[in-house]
Amino acid sequence: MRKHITLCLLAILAAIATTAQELPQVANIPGRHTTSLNGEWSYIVDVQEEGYYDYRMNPMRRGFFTDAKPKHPEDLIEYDFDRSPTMHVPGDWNTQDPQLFFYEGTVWLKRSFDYSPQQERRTLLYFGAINYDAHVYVNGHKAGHHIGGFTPFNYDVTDLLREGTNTVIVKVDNKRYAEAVPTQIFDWWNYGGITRDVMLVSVAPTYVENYKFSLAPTLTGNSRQHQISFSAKLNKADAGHIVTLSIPELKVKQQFPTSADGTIHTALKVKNLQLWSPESPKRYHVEIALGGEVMVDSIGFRTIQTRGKQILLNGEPIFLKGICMHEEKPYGGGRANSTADAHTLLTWAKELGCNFVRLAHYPHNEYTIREAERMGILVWSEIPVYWTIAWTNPQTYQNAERQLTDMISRDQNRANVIIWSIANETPHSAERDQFLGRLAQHARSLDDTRLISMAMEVGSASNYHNRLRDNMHQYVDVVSFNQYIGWYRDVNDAAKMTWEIPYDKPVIVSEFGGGAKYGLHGEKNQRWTEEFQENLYRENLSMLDKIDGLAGTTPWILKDFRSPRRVLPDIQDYYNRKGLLSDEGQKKKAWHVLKAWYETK
Ligand code: GCB
Repeated sequence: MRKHITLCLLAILAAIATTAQELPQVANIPGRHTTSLNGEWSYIVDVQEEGYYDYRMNPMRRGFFTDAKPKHPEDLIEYDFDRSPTMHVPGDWNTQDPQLFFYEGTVWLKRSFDYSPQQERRTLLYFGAINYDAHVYVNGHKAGHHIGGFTPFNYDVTDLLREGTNTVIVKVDNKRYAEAVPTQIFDWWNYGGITRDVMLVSVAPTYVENYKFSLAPTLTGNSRQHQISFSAKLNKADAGHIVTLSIPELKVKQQFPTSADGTIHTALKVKNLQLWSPESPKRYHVEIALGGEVMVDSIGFRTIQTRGKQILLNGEPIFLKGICMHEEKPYGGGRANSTADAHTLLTWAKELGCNFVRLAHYPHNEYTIREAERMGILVWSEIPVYWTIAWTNPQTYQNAERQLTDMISRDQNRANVIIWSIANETPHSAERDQFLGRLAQHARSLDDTRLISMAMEVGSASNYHNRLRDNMHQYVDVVSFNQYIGWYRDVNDAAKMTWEIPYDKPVIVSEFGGGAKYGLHGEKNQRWTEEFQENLYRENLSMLDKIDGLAGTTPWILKDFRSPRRVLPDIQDYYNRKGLLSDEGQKKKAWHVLKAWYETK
């Protein structure tokens, strides 16, 4: 008992002396001084959360880690991963350990690293994403707690680090909860773990936390003079810091002092700007310097607007030839997280004739967005407000809003991102309208230079006439909806359908499709055959051709993807088979139908 009390006191004292600070998201991590903590991490699977309770239950036992506080521990004071296996980070645990394929629960991960404190520098610990609920400890002390599986977060851990060997331990829990975002039921694999990069980021005590470039809207995209808006925010509300912005190719080199709130808001006139577009994805080398610290980025400039039922890119109407994608590796499944993964998936999208991808149903990794930008592919980016969220729960709203904020904060400088999507297929109710209305307003308050949309459900259908109705129409710039005529709606002549979309806004059919097992052949009315899917695409595309104001489509989906809902043996085998490519990247017949249609657009 005495030992217990002593340990408790030690932990409490240590917690007072050493604290970490959760920070707002620090943008452009790739453009800063980083040390990767990717690699092999030791792990312990903890089905019953012994890591939390071991010490309390049995203080004399040498547990793998113990907990100094009776409940909800903040500090770990003892741990031992010596005999545990390792897994690769970034990576999901489901595809790295066969025993964890279906696992949803807690896993503790640990990594040690050498570190040497630098005078006058701060060190941030950055996670690209952890799915879903993460408690982070540095050298036994709590750095912070984060929920949300697809957005980055960072802590200032300077005061927790020491000269020599240091450790990071993360408790990751991917259990599903009704009030979480996404909620309990969703149609993709719930890959658990530290699924994106982990880095130490070295920053000066005062640094540029985030910044934003945008091009002032003009309907004459190729005029010779353009106005660029530039804003920046320091980590401190301090006046008089000088930020230098250089864009050598545009002959820009200017200094701006921060105002009392530590921000800069300015506009620059530039000449001969080459606009970013899918045909010519021009990006400029940009340097943002503060006190001798230079951060680099590649920035494209373009405008995106709507006019009546048209979407205008750089002032010109564009038809969005799209495809939906999940964040799964191109071959064999598992969470994707590299430029190489992104490149393979996006190359397929391009081969299909796409200039646009819908990154469903959550913010994808930064590599994907940046690679798409480099390759000239426009992006729809979404948060996992999917199906039946707990609309009236204030924490659920805060969670969704935080994910939206972090998605926008990370990608607001990517020229290819043109649509923020706030939800997918949400059944109508007053509570849902209130929740989504608030989210839409929040998105617009953060970024009024992009379009807002959401994948709606079809309102009403009688025989061959469909009518879209959704109170959210007033909040969105683009009216998008999912429909599964020919699949969930069991008719084989979608081409006869007519659509009434009573809003003067551009329309995107954000999903349609049907399942087919690659290599399974038969009649066009035989489900799961490639011929069935091929016919479904033919019928749907003729229907789309008649939709007034159709500004684009993103059929469901580029590639078969893992989903625990898809249990049909021999056909699904835990894959959603609506891909135009099999899970191994083989083309199904419908691929060629969509490709041919895009060639006519
Ligand atoms: C949908 C969902 C998508 C599903 C798809 C399907 O409407 O938005 O997440 O995977 O249908 O295959 O049922």
